[in-house]
This record gives sequence, C-alpha cells and structure tokens, in this order.
Amino acid sequence: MAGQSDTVDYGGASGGWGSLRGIFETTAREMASPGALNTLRKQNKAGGFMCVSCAWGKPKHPHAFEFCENGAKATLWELTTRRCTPEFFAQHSVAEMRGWSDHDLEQQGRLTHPLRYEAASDRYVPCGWQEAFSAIGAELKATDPKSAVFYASGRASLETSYLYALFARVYGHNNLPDSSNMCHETTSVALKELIGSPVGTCVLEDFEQCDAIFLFGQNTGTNSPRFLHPLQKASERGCRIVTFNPIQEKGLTSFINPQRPVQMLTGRETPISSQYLQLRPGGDIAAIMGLCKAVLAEDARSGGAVIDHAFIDQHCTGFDAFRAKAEATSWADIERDSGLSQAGIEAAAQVYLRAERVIGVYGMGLTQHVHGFENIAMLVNLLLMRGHIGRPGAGICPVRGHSNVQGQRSVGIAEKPELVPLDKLAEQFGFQPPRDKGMTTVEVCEGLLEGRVQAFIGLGGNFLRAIPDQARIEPAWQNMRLTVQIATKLNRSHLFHGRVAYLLPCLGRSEEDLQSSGPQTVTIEDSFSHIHGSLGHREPASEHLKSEVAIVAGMAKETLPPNPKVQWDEWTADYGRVRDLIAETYPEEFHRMNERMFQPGGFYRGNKARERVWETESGKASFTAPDTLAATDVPDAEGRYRLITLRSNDQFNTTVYGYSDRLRGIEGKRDVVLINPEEMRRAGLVAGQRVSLIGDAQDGQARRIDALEVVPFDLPDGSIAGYYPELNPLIPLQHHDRKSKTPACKAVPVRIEAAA
Ligand SMILES: Nc1nc2c(c(=O)[nH]1)N[C@H]1C(S)=C(S)[C@@H](COP(=O)(O)OP(=O)(O)OC[C@H]3O[C@@H](n4cnc5c(=O)[nH]c(N)nc54)[C@H](O)[C@@H]3O)O[C@H]1N2
Ligand SMILES: Nc1nc2c(c(=O)[nH]1)N[C@H]1C(S)=C(S)[C@@H](COP(=O)(O)OP(=O)(O)OC[C@H]3O[C@@H](n4cnc5c(=O)[nH]c(N)nc54)[C@H](O)[C@@H]3O)O[C@H]1N2
Ligand SMILES: [Mo]
Repeated sequence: MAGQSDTVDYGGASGGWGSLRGIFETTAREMASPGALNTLRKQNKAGGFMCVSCAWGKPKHPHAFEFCENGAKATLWELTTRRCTPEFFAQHSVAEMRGWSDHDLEQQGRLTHPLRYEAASDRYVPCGWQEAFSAIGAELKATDPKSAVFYASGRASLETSYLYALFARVYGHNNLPDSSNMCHETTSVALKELIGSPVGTCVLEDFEQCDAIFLFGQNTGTNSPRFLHPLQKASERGCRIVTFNPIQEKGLTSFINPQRPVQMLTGRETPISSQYLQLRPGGDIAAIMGLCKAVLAEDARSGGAVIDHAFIDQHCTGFDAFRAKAEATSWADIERDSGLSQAGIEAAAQVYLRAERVIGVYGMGLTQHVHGFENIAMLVNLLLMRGHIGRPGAGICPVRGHSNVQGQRSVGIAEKPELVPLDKLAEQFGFQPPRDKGMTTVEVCEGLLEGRVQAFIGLGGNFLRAIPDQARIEPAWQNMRLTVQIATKLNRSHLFHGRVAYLLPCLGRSEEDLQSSGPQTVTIEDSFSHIHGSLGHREPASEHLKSEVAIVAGMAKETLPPNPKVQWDEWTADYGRVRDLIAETYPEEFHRMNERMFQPGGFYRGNKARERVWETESGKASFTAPDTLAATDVPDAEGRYRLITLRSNDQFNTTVYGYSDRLRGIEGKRDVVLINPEEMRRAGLVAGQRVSLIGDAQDGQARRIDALEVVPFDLPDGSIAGYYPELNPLIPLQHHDRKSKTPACKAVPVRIEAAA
C-alpha cells in the first residue's frame, strides 16, 4: 500500500468554510445574475424549484438553505449573465471550436436563439422556431423510424419525458436510451431481476433508523453532498459506516456541516466512516464474498443464530448454491482480488453482524464495471442474509445521478419495451406502439460505427463526450442525416453534426415557464421514488427560449400525422393535462398527481420490494453465486493498470465549472494521472513528469491520451485514476457490464508510456 506522507494533501474536512467559499467564488465566476443567491433559498422547497444537480431526496422539513456547494454551482451555472449569441457563432466556425476545452465551450454562457448548421460557412446561423420544426419533421418523415435515436440526459421533467417517449413510439421506435444507460442501468437490470424492483428500496427516513451503513463506490462529498447531513447524524448517534473505496474521499472520512454555526467556528469535524477499506478497483465482488464468508462462518459457529433462515426460506431462492460458492472460495483468492486483508474484511463483518438494520449504499464504483451486475448481486446477497431488504431502517440504496434520471425511466423513456405499459398507451392514444427492443447507449454507438443510425435527437446532455471510445465515434457521427440538440449551453456534441443539424435552446428549471394557461409547474422523481413539483421563478435567459415540452411538441406535431387523441398544442398550453395522462398510464404510482405534487417531501410512488412483494420471475428474491471474483475480465499483467475515471469537485459530468478539485487537493489542472508513490518508483516516474496513457484492451484498436501530468496520490497498487470526460477515448466500447451494457468506466485496462 502506498505511503501517505508524500502524496498530495487533501486539505481539511469536506463541507466547512471551503464549501461556502466555493459557492461565493462560483457566484463571481459565473457572473450570476442579480438575485441569484435569493433563488438558491427556494431550491428544494415546496413552491420553489428542485435542484438541477443530483437526485438525492428532498426532506419534508428542509433547512433554511436546502442546497449544497455543488447544487448551488449547478444553479448559478444556469443563472449566469453570459450569453452565447448569434454574433458569437458568426465569429467562430464549428471546426475552430472543436479545439476548445469543455470548460471554454460552456463558459460562453446560455444559448439564446434557435440555430441551424450551415455547411457552406461551417457555422451555426440563427433560424426561426417554425422553420426548425418543419425541417426536422420533414427529415424524420423521410427517415426509417428504426434508424432514429431519441436520447435523453436525466434532467428533463416527467412531463417532457412522457411526451418525448410518446413521440418516439407514435413515430415508430423504442430507441430511447438515456444517460441512465451510462450510469445506473446496471441497477435497473440487476435489482429488477434479483428483487423485482428496478430502483432502490430505501426512503430518507431509513437513514434515521439504521445501525450500519455499508457504502461502496459513491463519492458523497462531491456528488450528493446533501447526503452528508444524514450520514453525519447517523454517525453521531452511533451508527457504524463502513466504506469500500480505492480512494480516501473527503466527505466519507470527515465532514464539517456548513449549516451548523458552532461546528463552523470550532472547525471540529464529524468522523464519517468508522472503517475505510481501500480495495482494488474491481475488487468488490471479492470483498463482499469475504464479508459473506465471515457471516456464514459465524452462523455455523452459533448453530444458525446469525442468518435469518426463516426469511430466506420464505422469501428467497438460490441460497444453498450461494452458500456453497462462498464456502468454496478461499481467503487467499478473496485477498488477492479485493486487495484487502482477511482481518480487515472480518472486522467489517463484525459490524454487519452486530447491526439490526443495515443499509447498502452504492454508486458508480459498483455499476460501471464489466461485472457490475455481479457487484450489485453480491451486495444483495449480503443484505438478504439477515433480511435487510423490506424492513424500516434497512435496504438497498443506489444513489442516482441526474436529478430526474430515475423518473425518466418511470414514465416511459426506456429502450426495453417490456418496461412500458404499451397496451395502455395503445388504448389511450389510438396507435400501435412498436414492440421491438430499442437501442441502449452502447448499441447506438455500435449502430453509428456500422452506419445504422440516421437521425439523433438529444434532449439535453452531451452524448458524444460522455460515451466510451469517443474518438472512434466522432467521425461516424457526421454520416447521419439529421442531428438535433436541445440544450442550455454549448458543448462538444454540438460540434459534430449530421447533414441537417439544429441546435435548439431551452429554458432551465429555475426559469419561469409561461404558457397560454399561465406559469407551468414540472415534476421530478428523486432517488427515493418521491415526486416533487418544481416551479421556476427566474426571468428566462432569452426571450427566444422555449420550454422542453414546447420543443418536443413542436417537433412531434410536424412529424406525425394528425390524431385527435394526440393534442400537442393543448398539452403544451397546460402541463397539468400531461400529468393527467401520466396518472392514466400509471394509475397505481401517479394517481392524483396534480393534487399531490406539492406535498412536503414529495409523494411516494411506492416500492413492492420494500413490502417484501418480489415482482421477479420466481416471485422471490434471489441469491446469486458469481462466476468471477474480479469485476473486470482483462487479466492482470506486468505494466497494466486499472484506470478509474473520476469526477472532480468542480464539474457536473461533462460540464467543467473550473479546475479546483479541492477535496482531493488537485488544483489548476485536469490533465493528470494519479498514481501511488510506490508504483511511481517501480515504473521509474517522477512527480510532474508528462506521460501518455495507452489503451490495453488487446482488441486491435489504438487508444491513447498524451501529455498527462503524473501526480502522486494515495491509491492501491496496480491502479491509477484520472478525470472523466477527458479520458473517455481510452474506454473500449465493448468494455461494458455484460448484462446491462453500462459502459465500464472504472478498471479500464491501460499502460503508461513515458516520453523518450
Ligand atoms: N458535483 C457533481 N455531482 C454529481 C455529478 C457530477 O459530475 N458532479 N454527477 C451526477 C451523476 S450523473 C452521477 S451518476 C453521480 C455519480 O456519483 P458517484 O456514484 O459517486 O460516481 P463517481 O464520481 O464516478 O465516483 C465513484 C466513486 O467510486 C470509487 N470507485 C472507483 N472504482 C471503484 C471500485 O471498483 N469499487 C469501489 N468500491 N469504488 C470504486 C471512486 O473512487 C469514487 O469515489 O453523481 C451525480 N452528482
Ligand atoms: N469515463 C466516464 N464516462 C462517463 C461517466 C464516468 O463516470 N466516467 N459517467 C457517465 C454518467 S453517470 C452519465 S449520467 C453520463 C452523462 O452524460 P450526459 O447526461 O449526456 O451529459 P451532461 O454532461 O450531464 O450534459 C451536459 C449538458 O446538458 C445540457 N443541459 C444542462 N441543463 C439542461 C437542461 O435543463 N435542459 C437541456 N435540454 N439541456 C441541459 C447543457 O447543454 C450541458 O452542456 O456520462 C457518463 N460517462
Ligand atoms: Mo449518471
């Protein structure tokens, strides 16, 4: 293990003055509009708008300032006074802007006008909305619907998402991948198969009752900072928090709550994790197997008093095969594949054994692996052994990413037709929905390389920058007939375009959405399946912006034949009518949506697994025996490293706010490769040296990124880390979770090449 003394200094605890400074610096950097800080006070409160950052739950009794440093950054990013106008586009060709960084593209500010790509000048030029809708409709009508893709980044509201999915199906395809395909698709597939629920089983209140939290591969301090408050309270009342992560992330080690004046003044930190296990990337199957093995051994010693055998007999399948597998797995193999010691794992198992109520929390550290499914299946095994699913204070808790990514799936954005009530849609809208499977994100990329994708609509996001093997896909992108991007700010995906291309600017969630019936509310679903109304109050960034609902409806109307049951104009005029449609399609979850949407804390959509009703094939919850202990299928080799691609504290996905990863002590740069000092010495590297990373997937494709600075960092042997999205060209397209096709952005096989 690396020595810690000569690695970079992490600075103090997460939260604290650093996070407040972060907010004020952002206010200045974004040149936020007047009153922006006041707008932040309405964030995540009934009657206000719901944060555009992460999907963490919104409590019934919010704090005076129910937002975090990164939620504030996301809002201020939207409220910038900078504008990216037609004059800007007249000055810069598309080819020129391809050389710009992600930060510099978005730093141009909010898009103000609908734009059409003009090949002769290689520029975006302003156009009218109706002109754009008519041209898009004409192109789509001339395209085979099966070759069109409607992508969604997980931010658009339930209302927009429902209409977007309806548009796709009436047009004739299920090609509705969303950012979830790169994120928690592993969750949607694994939890559905194993416990019958595609989403987590916990609600916020469970964190007030649990005795132990096992936390795998989720960087709370950066990616869901409001979760630090329940973690802090849990830790203070004696709940044990055991963390498995190759990196000692601030926030998971200690926290100073910026909402508590005394703590701010004294600087006294709350320790968060009671045990921190720095396992190898891809080592979770082995680590959890070790935990299970220790629990099984204790059960045997105690004559069956430890495991909840009654629960297993009544509710589960597959336990005997799983137990046989765990007993047959040696501690030597577990230690090798996890990178942890037997003693460390057994100490963690003691916490599990002593706890009455356990929550398993996880993020991308489990989902973004070739065997991400098995990672989650092992966590389910661990929880099921003592009946920790379907009880208050216990459960499985995937921490979702985008603020409405879970909700988009709930209302029909799904490439898997079996997840959607197609018969109901057929009856509601009088059409024959397509029944064939649509494309996932990875399948869209494969289709692009093979020339099978002809049209792409992006409802937000930055598809071309977020995907793996980016450098291979960019050239293929241009063979498309039509590309449409609906966005708030300029990004790299807009610089690659089909033969006909439009860039359509939309309102942000904090802005007033005025339609003919008045100001409109939208709704979103958080990680805990609670639905919240969101009302924007800010003046729109430009008078030419349209809402996402209006843009989707505008395109649909020009594409589809008239149908009296499909009333795009009426729905745009009053989103309440869209909510009535959602309630009709999904009555059990969304009944009386219009009345319930402003309930404090949101209304609960319900979860059968929480009630121990298992909507699986067998009608029971499943134990599984994994075939592998390593989550990657590229074997270890001399000089081969497992690369983790990471988010900094100063970015939201491909949106790079700035260059300060305060919580990891990395300032002013993102072109880095983090590696432990011992590995540096072995490889003959020195701090500050420039190196290249070379893809090592052995698939005949050349992949490399040059000029990365070596930064000593406390990481396990054999692993290195660097930033997403800059390193995405190193991730092979076929390096994805086998079952869900979620790209495996962690444990990517690479070599280091030092310049001669
Ligand atoms: N500020 C901010 N907030 C965000 C985002 C953002 O970019 N910025 N993005 C949003 C989105 S879309 C998402 S999906 C979430 C993502 O939030 P997370 O799920 O936290 O995802 P990552 O930042 O990729 O971090 C994954 C963590 O897993 C660890 N890890 C890596 N490999 C392994 C492994 O093999 N095993 C284990 N146990 N751990 C591992 C890493 O060290 C890191 O701490 O955050 C959301 N919130
Ligand atoms: N290597 C690597 N790759 C990854 C990951 C990783 O951990 N490592 N993580 C993956 C994950 S978890 C995800 S979710 C994806 C993210 O993939 P995406 O969701 O596609 O990407 P974002 O960066 O969130 O999209 C940013 C853009 O969204 C637009 N936008 C912002 N707000 C709005 C809005 O209100 N409406 C509209 N229409 N547009 C808006 C802006 O124009 C902005 O440029 O990346 C994935 N890729
Ligand atoms: Mo995500």
